[in-house]
Amino acid sequence: MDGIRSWEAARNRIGRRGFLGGLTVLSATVLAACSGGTASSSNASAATAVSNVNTALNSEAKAAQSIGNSATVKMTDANVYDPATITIAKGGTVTWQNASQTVHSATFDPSKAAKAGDCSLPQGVQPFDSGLLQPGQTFSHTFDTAGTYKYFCVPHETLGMLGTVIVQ
Ligand SMILES: [Cu+2]
Repeated sequence: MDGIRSWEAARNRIGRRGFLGGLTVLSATVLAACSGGTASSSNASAATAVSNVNTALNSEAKAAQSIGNSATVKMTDANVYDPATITIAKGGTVTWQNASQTVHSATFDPSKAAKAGDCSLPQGVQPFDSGLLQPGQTFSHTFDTAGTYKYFCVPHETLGMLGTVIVQ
C-alpha cells in the first residue's frame, strides 16, 4: 500500500519525536479504517494519515527554518538575559543590548566565572567577553563554531544572571 510506504519514508525523515506524534494520528486513523470495513474507506483513511504526516513534516521544516542568523538579547533591570536561551544558525551573530539602568556583561570566559558550571564553551573555542556594558550600550559576537555556549554576567553571576547560546 502506497500509504504505508510513504509513512515509512516519513518516519525516517522526521525522526523519533516527530514520528511518535505522527504515529498517534496514524494509529487512530487506521483503527477508524478497520471498523469501517470497506477497502475504499481504508484507502481514504490511509491517504488522510499520509496527509497528517505531511502536515507534521511541514511544521518540522518551519521549525528548522525559524533558526535565525541573528538574534538580540536584552540585559534587564531584573538582572536577567532576555531571552535567557537562544538558538542561532552557525555563522550567526548575537547582539546583547543593555536595556537597563545598570552595568552588565556577556562573558564567555570560564576563567572569570565564580562557579565552574556557569560558563562553558564548545571544544576549541577561545574565550571572549563583552566587558562591562553601560546602559544603552551593545555588544555583538559572531558564532562560527556549533555547540552550546554557557555565559554569565560578571557583576550578577551570583544573582543568577546566566545565559545560553545554542549554535546549530
Ligand atoms: Cu548583569
